[in-house]
Amino acid sequence: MPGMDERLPANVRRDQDPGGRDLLRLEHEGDVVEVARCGAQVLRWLRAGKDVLWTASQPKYATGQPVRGGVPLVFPWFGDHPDGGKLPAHGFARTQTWQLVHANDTPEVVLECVDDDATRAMWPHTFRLRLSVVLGAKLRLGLTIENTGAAPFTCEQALHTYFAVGDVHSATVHGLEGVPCTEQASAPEAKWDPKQPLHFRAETDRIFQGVPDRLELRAPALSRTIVLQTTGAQSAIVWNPWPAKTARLSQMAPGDWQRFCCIESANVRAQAVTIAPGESHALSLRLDCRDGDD
Ligand code: TA6
Repeated sequence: MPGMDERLPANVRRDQDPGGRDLLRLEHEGDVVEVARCGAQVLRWLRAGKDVLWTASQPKYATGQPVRGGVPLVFPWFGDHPDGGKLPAHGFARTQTWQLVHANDTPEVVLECVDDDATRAMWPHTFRLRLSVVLGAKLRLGLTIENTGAAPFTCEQALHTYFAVGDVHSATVHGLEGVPCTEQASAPEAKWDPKQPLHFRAETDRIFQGVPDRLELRAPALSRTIVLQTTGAQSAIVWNPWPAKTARLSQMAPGDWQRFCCIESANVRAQAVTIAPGESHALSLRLDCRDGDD
């Protein structure tokens, strides 16, 4: 694994994922987080031996491709590229190979991705992305976007987190009540009360704007509550594909939709961020997972 010199703290180890791709494994009091260099994608977070994040049941660990699950990174655009065409959905950050630039025994790793000819051909700006992953009793992710060019740029970004919920029918999201949102699903719930906690009763793909910095995901099927605490995120996207869209998605088995939901900490659409030359924007997410027997 090129990048940082060979010495790593004892609780940070190099390994390979099932596809033979470089990954970093961080350990803290029996908990583990695995981060792939491809896309700086957090693949797993094992807390007290249980998976907090969700992975599709037919995962592909392929070079230059995101695994469906964990925390894929979205940058510099969210969703399909505005001009359509062949550019990758959700931008290119999740397909680049990132470099390990720092590790310490917290444990923390910092991975970096800078522009190159391929990215500039898709998006004509120079940038430095850094993702910090810190494992403690909670999991902390920090995505920093630096404008290393001579002109401002505007970008969207998201931590596209897949959460295991056991049974999505009983999962609820709290904190978005009354927050303005746009439903993007092609077959959404006909009528839902925006003043109530979010329930999943049909395909759900809602972009919330002007969100609070604390959200809560309750997953009774796992006796689990997850608190999401963010800084620098004005948007949140809550997504579940339901069966019809699941059939059109890669890496998914027909029943996978019942086991997860995404809550994405983001700045998208009207909340896209404009960054001046030499300036940076930081988006951070702290996940606190509480299981019933904790
Ligand atoms: O964030 C929700 C979403 O935009 C959905 O519409 C769905 O496309 C999902 O992201 C997954 O996108 P992906 O490109 O990872 O298959």
